[in-house]
Amino acid sequence: MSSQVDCLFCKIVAGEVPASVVRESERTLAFRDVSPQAPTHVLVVPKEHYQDAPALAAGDPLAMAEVISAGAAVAEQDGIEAFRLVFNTGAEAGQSVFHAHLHVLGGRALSWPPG
Ligand code: DGP
Repeated sequence: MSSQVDCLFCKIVAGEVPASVVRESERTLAFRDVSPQAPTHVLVVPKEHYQDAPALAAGDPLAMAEVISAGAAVAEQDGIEAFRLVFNTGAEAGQSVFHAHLHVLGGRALSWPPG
């Protein structure tokens, strides 16, 4: 499995950094965001390292599909019917961890457009 030495989410996948894991599959891991912005705020990551969502979609479309399915499953697990799935892509768009991750946000009213 490809992973990067200095990648925080690779370390979470490897169990080297603790996280509150809510779901796991062969290709994905879902864990609660350390700084939640909503009652449900879960990050779903591919276990393999890709720097962002487009790289994941190009490199492993099946894993991308699993990440999105896992996001919906997390919302169902948390009992929320309306939720937002977000891939921040690039620093200017708010990406701070350069290992592809899907934010699953819900459990409160979410405004649009985002800031
Ligand atoms: P983004 O800004 O889109 O790259 O999202 C990165 C998210 O990662 C951000 O919402 C905070 C979260 N995060 C940062 N460090 C940790 C950590 O050590 N553990 C967990 N569970 N989440 C983290």
